[in-house]
Amino acid sequence: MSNPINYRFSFGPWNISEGADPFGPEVRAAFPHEKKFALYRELGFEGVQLHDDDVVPGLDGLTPAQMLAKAGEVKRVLDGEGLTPEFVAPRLWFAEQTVDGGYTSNSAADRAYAWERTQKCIDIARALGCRAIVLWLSREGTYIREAKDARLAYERLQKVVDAMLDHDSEIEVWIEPKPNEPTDQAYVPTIGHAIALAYASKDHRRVKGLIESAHALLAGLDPSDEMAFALAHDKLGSVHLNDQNGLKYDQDKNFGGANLRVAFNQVRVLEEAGYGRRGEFVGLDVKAMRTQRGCPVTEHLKASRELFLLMVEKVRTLDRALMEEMRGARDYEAMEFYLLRHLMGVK
Ligand code: XUL
Ligand code: MN
Repeated sequence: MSNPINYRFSFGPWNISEGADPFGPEVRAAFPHEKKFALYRELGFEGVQLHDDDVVPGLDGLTPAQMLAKAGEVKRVLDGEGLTPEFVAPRLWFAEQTVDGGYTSNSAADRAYAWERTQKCIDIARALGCRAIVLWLSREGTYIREAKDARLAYERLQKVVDAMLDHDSEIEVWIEPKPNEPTDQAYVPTIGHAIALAYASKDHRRVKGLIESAHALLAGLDPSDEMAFALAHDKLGSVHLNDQNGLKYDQDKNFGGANLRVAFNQVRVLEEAGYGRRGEFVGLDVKAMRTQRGCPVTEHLKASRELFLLMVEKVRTLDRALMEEMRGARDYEAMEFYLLRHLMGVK
């Protein structure tokens, strides 16, 4: 057997948050990004996931030189902390120009803004020495089907992916599917949609997916199968592990917090495919409960990372011979009860 994978973990600074939700304001004091970066290593994380404006706040109002100078400063901070920037994502859901989406907006001016912002995001990533751009296509969808021409929207998304590949010949584009929220229906709801965009692009080797557990669950799909699909195409750029208690708002609960067996299967699929051997990060996208006191609140990150490692142990101690025997005998009743006992630590 080859050496066990030594998993590397990542999260984004937005995962240490002030606790605002659509019904109420912040409940914890703001904690500056630089101070967050100083916490990563002691929490067991070495990768940082970033939005473009996590790196360069207020970038819409800056000149390219000012933008790159700020990115250079952040690179020095990350280097100093021994951290790797895993990806940069354009935040295309906050500006006035993205109220109805960016790339798929009906307004040519809004689409031009989205493309300019995307180029800036790629340039920031390059200045950080990072090659992955995540596209969470937040508002690329509709509230009512008739609002946009969906076929044209797909063509526009395809063109943007190609234009990104052209803008920088080294970057990779990782599409993070999500079926809804903030829109009613998003144009790229599943990893299948993302991978279709990849294969239809001008260089499919540079277009992959990032799978978030909660997003797959919101689509009514099993995250481990979504991951397996991407892995079968060698197109799993990264993951956002978390959990989701049924079909409601995007909860970003702690990994395993709602369903341990679903968490186990994600870890099993990743481990069995050798995910991480080429340096891929185990990313978490978890939100602390609004009720949690203190600042900074990091328990949810520690717990999710630790749960992942506990599940790795569960995967590694699975009785493979017994599993094969039960598969051969098609005795899935026995298999299910064995798995439940294994998860509960009962012999
Ligand atoms: C939104 C979401 C984002 C992306 C990064 O649901 O998951 O945090 O992961 O933009
Ligand atoms: Mn996410």
